[in-house]
Amino acid sequence: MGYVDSVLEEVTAKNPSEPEFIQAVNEVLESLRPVIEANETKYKKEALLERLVNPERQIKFRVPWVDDNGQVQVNTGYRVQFNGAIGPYKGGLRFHPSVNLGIIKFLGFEQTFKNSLTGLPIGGGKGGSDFDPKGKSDREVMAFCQSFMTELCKYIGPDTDVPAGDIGVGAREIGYLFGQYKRIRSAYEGVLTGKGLSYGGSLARKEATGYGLLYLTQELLNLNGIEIEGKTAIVSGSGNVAIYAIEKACHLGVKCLTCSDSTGWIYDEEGIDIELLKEVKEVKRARLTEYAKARPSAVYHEGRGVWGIKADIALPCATQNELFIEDAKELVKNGVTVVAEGANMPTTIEATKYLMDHQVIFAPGKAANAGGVATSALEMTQNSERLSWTFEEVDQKLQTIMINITRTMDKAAKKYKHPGNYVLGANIAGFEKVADAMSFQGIV
Ligand code: NDP
Ligand code: 2IT
Repeated sequence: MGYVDSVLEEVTAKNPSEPEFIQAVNEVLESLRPVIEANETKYKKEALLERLVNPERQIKFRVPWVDDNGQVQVNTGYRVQFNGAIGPYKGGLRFHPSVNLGIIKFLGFEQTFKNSLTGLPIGGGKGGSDFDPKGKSDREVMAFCQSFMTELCKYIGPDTDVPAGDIGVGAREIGYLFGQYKRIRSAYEGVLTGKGLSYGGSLARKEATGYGLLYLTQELLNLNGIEIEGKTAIVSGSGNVAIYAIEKACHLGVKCLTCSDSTGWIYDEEGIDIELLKEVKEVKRARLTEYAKARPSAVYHEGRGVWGIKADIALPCATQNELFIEDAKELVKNGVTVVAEGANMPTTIEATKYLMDHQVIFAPGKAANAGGVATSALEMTQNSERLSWTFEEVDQKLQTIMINITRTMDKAAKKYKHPGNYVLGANIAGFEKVADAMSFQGIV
């Protein structure tokens, strides 16, 4: 049995209750075959793949907190420090009832390659909790965040591990987490990114993932000789990534027809009204039914359905495994040109293959949504320098990074004789730097 196959078999056998982690490892290792096969003896001797698929450290802890009725609640907290070969662990925190160790491991594994692709010195990590911020009062969210950080603060620091936001963790949660870290550690330092602008945050971090997704999509279309202006898009999600993807799409002359949340979706034939969407989601924290009530051109549907709407560009920006093979068939039938993943692993392996087999340009999340973590690294730099850059400076750097990522994955795909296969290109380019650093650092 070949080296890749034996490692895949071992990962599957050892992690039977972690389907998302197994899926992420499969997707990456399958596309690394050309580079692994070319260096099999060396990598096998160093057990490079075994080390790559085993987190350096995984921390799991109890998070007790008191709700507004005086009842004690107990959640589980996680931080997986996946790979620190090229820099301090870096990656978001997810607060969602679906969080378990397998979800955090899949995200930390993906993050390792994504962070490498940015070209910046950041290792891969991820954390979170099965806490659900939905429907909780601000005081309950604060109580939870303080308890979570009371434990987490033992393991993180500006030069060791720097968490940020992800699903369910935005400006409010980062504020409470930062306050508690500072209080316990007596240190005012850049230990979290996505901070508020009044206490060390970076301009353009909030916008970065969505904006970056559009910069990469635009560059990919350019590489394929297609102009982005005048195109239509379908978007899923209505959180941080979706909102700023829609905003940048509007700037670039792209009309976004849809958005969604966990209960339903909007079709707006006039194009999503970004100010209204921000008001509903960022200010009122309300459901999308509120958007439809305020907008005559919009129709609200229960359940899922955005991938059935005809458009040129599809941007899954909600969560993992939200675009299935039936959706891929629908997209191809409707003549979609490009699918670019704003979320982490939103497209199943089967759907990804179908899209690529049908000549759809496919940009994997670890490249397409890397603008968020890249700008987090820029926030770390500003914190270390004790300076703040302007919005334009950060946005310009973000654009350059996204264009570089696009070209890097395109070049790697061509080098390994799979031109246009950006899944392979992104995985190989991300892997090469991490593997090189791991080899140089010896058996650790
Ligand atoms: P938010 O919490 O801001 O928004 C998430 C959105 O997705 C909401 O509209 C939410 O609906 C929907 N959603 C979440 N879970 C589900 C689910 N299980 N089924 C259906 N809809 C769901 O998160 P972000 O926008 O920050 O993150 C979205 C995706 O982007 C995630 O995959 C994340 O890992 C990825 N990402 C985020 C980055 C960032 O900087 N924030 C960077 C790179 C990737 P509802 O509100 O109803 O739950
Ligand atoms: O998935 C991701 O890249 C993020 N949630 C952002 C991580 C970060 O450290 O900004």
